[in-house]
Amino acid sequence: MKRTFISNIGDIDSKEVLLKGWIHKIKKFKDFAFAFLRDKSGVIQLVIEDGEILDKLNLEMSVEVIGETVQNVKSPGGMEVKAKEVRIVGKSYYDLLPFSINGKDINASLEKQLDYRAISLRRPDRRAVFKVQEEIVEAFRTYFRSNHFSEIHTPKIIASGTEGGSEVFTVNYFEKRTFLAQSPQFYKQMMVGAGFERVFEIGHAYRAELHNTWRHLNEYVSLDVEMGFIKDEDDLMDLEEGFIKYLFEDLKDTCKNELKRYKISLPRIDKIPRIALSDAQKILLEEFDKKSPIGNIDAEGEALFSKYVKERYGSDFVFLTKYPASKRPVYTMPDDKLEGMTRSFDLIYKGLEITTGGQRIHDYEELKENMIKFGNNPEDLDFYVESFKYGMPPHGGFAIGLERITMKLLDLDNIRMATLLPRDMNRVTP
Ligand code: AMO
Repeated sequence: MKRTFISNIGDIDSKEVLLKGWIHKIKKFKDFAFAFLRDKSGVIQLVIEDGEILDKLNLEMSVEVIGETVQNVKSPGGMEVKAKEVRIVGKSYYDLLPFSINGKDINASLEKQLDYRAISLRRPDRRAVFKVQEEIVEAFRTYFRSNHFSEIHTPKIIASGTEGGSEVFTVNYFEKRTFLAQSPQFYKQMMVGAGFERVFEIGHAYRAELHNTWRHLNEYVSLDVEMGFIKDEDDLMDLEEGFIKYLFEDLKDTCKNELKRYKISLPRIDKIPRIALSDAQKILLEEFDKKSPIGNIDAEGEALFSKYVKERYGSDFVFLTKYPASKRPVYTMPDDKLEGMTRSFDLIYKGLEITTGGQRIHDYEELKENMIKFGNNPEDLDFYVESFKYGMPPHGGFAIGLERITMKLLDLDNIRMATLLPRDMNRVTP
């Protein structure tokens, strides 16, 4: 007999079904019990009358059930299953459960939930986050593939940092000192020049950030995009805007239940405002008396500015544009119309930066010159600089932090809640 998933019960012709899953909840009465069965797709009420089975039943054990579907308006979901046969396939030592799986609240700290991740994820509310995340990745892949982008997989053990600064993990690689990739930046650019023209990657990125905050991880998933033959950074913002628009419409369909569970109603995305960083800083100062660091906006400023944009433009998103060259990595294209500025941007979503992007320098000589200006030796990055010698087209791209966009979409308040198995300064297990 073929197994039926709980969410499909309403679609099948036969009344007899084989279900598999975990015992979520048990409600005992005098001659029978309701046991709620949970599988990856949902929860259904079982009616069990066999006393022998009832005696053995325990919360969170895994079972296979053969039973008959019965319409019952009083049961959750309008349908229940009268169990004929219940086979216990995985025993549960219930007393060892660290927190509640079936209660309204988990009643455990985030740290404890993460310590027991394989258990806390049994809660449908916790696992729903990763259904949304899975659909974000799927939509990303579908959108970019359908726009002529090729998916690539680049190495994560690399010879040098890509983003400047000192946030790199070192790896002993035989006799050499190597690093974990902070981003696929150099490789995605090289693949544009290699003839792929448009590429994307869904891969891990590593940052040796020395701070443990609600929005930083030491390992995260980066949704990277790079596109050749662009006019300027506006092409890139148009592209990302198109993706966000597509993503929201897609999630309304694929994650209806999960969005409802988190009380999220996704707006229709129209034009995302594009505001120069210096203008945003001015507004922060004038409207909120908030001073910003030179060439940037801090976390508090991002949150305040988002509030302002929401009130003024009705948008949860805002592109901040024209960052100064001194604050951007060496590969960033200077803005020829604005002395000292670059053709780069950040995308802020509900008060948090979820993307950095921009046009890159594509001329071989200009790139070498800029590297020297930044105090780098182009010869140290020979493999990268070499690829600019033969007709590298104007290009640029961006990267979206997967955990950050998931977290903000669901209004979670810690990035770890949107990370399957987080790595931070204090955590390398489970
Ligand atoms: P950047 O360093 O800004 O840019 O990273 C891009 C996006 O990645 C996410 N992110 C993080 N998420 C969680 N924890 C972290 N420690 C962390 N660091 C970054 C954020 C951020 O916006 N190469 C460029 C992108 C490009 O220009 O194409 C880059 O990596 O969402």
